[in-house]
Parts: sequence; structure tokens; C-alpha cells
Amino acid sequence: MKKFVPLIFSLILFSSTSFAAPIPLRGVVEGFYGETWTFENRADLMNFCRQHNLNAYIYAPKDDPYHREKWRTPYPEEKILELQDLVDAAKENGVRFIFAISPGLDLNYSGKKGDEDFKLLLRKIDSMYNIGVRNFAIFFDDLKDSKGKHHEDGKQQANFLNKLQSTLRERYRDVETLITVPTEYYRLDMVNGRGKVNSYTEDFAANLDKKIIVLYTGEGVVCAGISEEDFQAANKIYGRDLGIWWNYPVNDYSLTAGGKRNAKLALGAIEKLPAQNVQAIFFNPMSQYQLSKIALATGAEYANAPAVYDAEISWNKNIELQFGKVADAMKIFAIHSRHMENNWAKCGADDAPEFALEAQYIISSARAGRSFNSTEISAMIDNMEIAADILLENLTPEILAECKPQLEQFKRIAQADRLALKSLQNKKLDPQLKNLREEISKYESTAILSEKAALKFIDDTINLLDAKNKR
Ligand code: 14T
Repeated sequence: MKKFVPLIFSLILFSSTSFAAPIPLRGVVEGFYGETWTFENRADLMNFCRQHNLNAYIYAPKDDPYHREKWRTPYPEEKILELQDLVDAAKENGVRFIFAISPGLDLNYSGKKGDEDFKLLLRKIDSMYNIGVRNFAIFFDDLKDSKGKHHEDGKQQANFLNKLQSTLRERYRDVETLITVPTEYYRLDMVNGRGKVNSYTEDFAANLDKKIIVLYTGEGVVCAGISEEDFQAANKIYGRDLGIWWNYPVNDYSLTAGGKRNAKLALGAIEKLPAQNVQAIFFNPMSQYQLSKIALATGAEYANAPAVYDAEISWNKNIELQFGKVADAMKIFAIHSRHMENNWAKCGADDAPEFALEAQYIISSARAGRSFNSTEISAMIDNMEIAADILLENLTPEILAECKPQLEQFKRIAQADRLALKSLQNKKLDPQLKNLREEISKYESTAILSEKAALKFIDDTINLLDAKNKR
């Protein structure tokens, strides 16, 4: 028995050191819908990437017309010059600048039109090569019609990419392997209800050059995590190790009734990603550049040592690094704004779980007519309002511009929580509470947070005390 101990020990040591190796290709994909980052943001990101040992940036803003809608059209000279600066900044910081094109909306694959489109694509790539770009990506995501169906041919797409890959190899010896996102880019879209692989994915995977890097987003477009098993299931479909396009902290789908994007900020940590065999990881951020850095910094730690990564430790550490004196206030705010969810998306740890638990205890006590201890929640509510004030007064103008509506909303919620608590203690709804709740609703078209914690406490209180009055 004894002689196995060193063996087991060295096995553990070996496996943990090998799993702790960085993911080879790791960085950010500017791939969201809506207001794009500015060139200043992007230049700053290159520096951020070097500081956090991220080595790649994919340029793929959905709302840059030259990336998607007008992919055939060459960039105007002034845009080329801006891009040139970025490519230089990337190089100086050891970051691969990956230029992505999304031609899928109207690309012709065959015949005379196919030849023409291939030439136009090459021309676009040439213009990027000429300013120093050596990495390219072709994306075929989001090509579904209003019925949720797509009409892509996997074999055609794969052959197109193979041809592009070999053409680029011949033309430029120093262009690296292509990266792609297929039209079916999340696992539950790759298979039918019985788990059989759809023909599009089957054809795409079977025909695509094995060297081309394929990114996918997990079981869904925006999902809570990717387990090792989920990841292996997807790799099996593709017969290769996939890369990950991770849709956190992106918040472009956080649409309000007023149709405004980015209403909720994703200020949590990257979490629940696989530790083994990941070839590439790209985090899709928020339009709010500065505030994306919380999640991105944690994502960088994950990507550099997936097996030993601890989301909570990393989140605390990076908020301290980024916010210095106001870090504690930032943590109080951020914990109420990290869970992203709608009818098709779900990602990020629950908002303010300690508050939610305390609130649940108080509501259920009040409902049962029991007395309750409100010391804890009362302190939390005070701290929330203090944190909002500290941040409103001390954040840099640039960061404040990204979160002022949310901070003001946070303050309103804290004030309403205090009134709610008072109402519960008095067993009588304070007449001001409903007004405050309406005020909060009015601002929900621009700012959402803590829906299942601090906001819920207000609604639960109103419902409970209203119901009591009616009895
Ligand atoms: F390329 C993909 F991996 C991907 O995630 N594509 C988009 C992405 O640009 C966007 O930022 C992200 C989050 O909204 O999700 C994808 O876009 C969608 C997907 C949907 F299923 C937008 C709306 C959807 F209903």
C-alpha cells in the first residue's frame, strides 16, 4: 500500500500542474450588438490585456457596418488609420489583433457571384493585412429568420473557409489559422430533440479543415456554465477541441420595455467554465467598457490557470485592484448586479444572496405573524445607500458615465427597502412606499438591478401588507 502513496502524490502534482497551464488563445471578442467601443477604449484594452496576460482581441462589433451589413465595402481611409493605430497598440502589448468579418447575411458561395464575393472578401482582408493584421476570423452567427430557422449549408460554408484558409496560406506565409463561429454555435442548436446532430453541423464539422478554430457558446447562447461533460459532448460533435465564445459580461440582450439595451450591468466574475482541453476562450463584454473590466480581469485569471481559478477570490482581488479606496462600496453595488437572465439567457452568480436570504426570513416571519430580528438587513440597507453615495461622488467621470442611472436606482431601492422594513415592523404599509416603488418603475427603462433580492423585498412587502389589509 505504502509504495502507492508517492505515485498518487506525483499523479496529483502532475495533473494539477498540467491543468494549470494557460488556455493558449485567450482574450476579448468585441462582438456585441449596439453602441461599439471607442478607439480610445480599444487602445486602453490592449494595455489591459498585457497587464492581465491576455493575448488576443477579436474585432467583431455587430454595429460596425463594415464588419457585417456592408462587409463588401472597404473601410474609408480615416477608419483604416484608426485601425492601424490599434493594430500597432496590439503589437506593442503582445496581443494578437484578430480581424473578423461576418459575411453570412448575403454571401454567395458559388458561381460567378461566388467568385466575385470571394475576391471582395480577399480585398477586405488585404486592406487589413496591409496595416499589419495577421489573424482573421469569419463569423456565421445569428443568421436565423423571424421563425428561428436558418438556411445555411454546412458543407458549403466549410469549403468556403477551407478555400480561404489555403488561399491566405499561399498569398501570405505569415497569416495564422482562421477562427470561425458556425451558424449553429450553441450545443442545443447543433442537435435535434432526440440528441441527433443536425445536418448543417454534421456537414460543417465533417468538412472543415481540422486546423480551423471553431468557437461555440456552450449549451445555449448565454448559459450559466459549461461543465467538463458539456464541453466534451460538444467536442465530440466536432471531432476536435473547440474554443469558447463566452457571453459574459455582455448585456446587449438586457432590453427594457422602452427598447433600451444594457440596462443591467454584469459586474460579477467569470465562473463555471471547463478546466481541460480548452483551446481558446474569448469573453464578449458590455458596451460599458470600463465596467467590463471586473469580469474581464477575473476571466483573465481563469484563462491563465483554469484548474486553480476561484471566482470569488478573483472577484474580490480585482475589484480592489481596480477601485482602490472605493472598492468596498463597489463590491456592495456590484453584488446586486451580476446575474443576467431573460427567457433565453442565464449567466452570472445570483445577485446579493445574503440579502435575499435575510429578506426571505423576514418576509416569511412577518407572513406568519412572528417577530423577527432586523439588525442584519437594516445594516445591509444602510450600507447600500452609503455605497451608492460614495460611488456617485468618487468614481471617475468616465466610469460614472457608465453606471450613473444604475447607481441612482440602487439608492432608490435602498431607500424603499428601508421603508419596506419599517412597514413590516409596524405591520402597516407606509403610504410612501408605493410612491417610491412607482418612481423605481419609472427608471427601470434605463436601470435594472437586484431583481430577486433588494427589489423583490419591496414587492414582497407591498404584496404581503396589501393582502393583509384586504383580509
Ligand atoms: F457569435 C456568437 F457566438 C454570439 O454569441 N453571437 C451573438 C452576439 O453577438 C451577442 O452579443 C450575444 C449576446 O446577445 O448573442 C448572440 O446574439 C444573439 C443570439 C440570440 F439567440 C442575439 C439574440 C438572440 F436571440
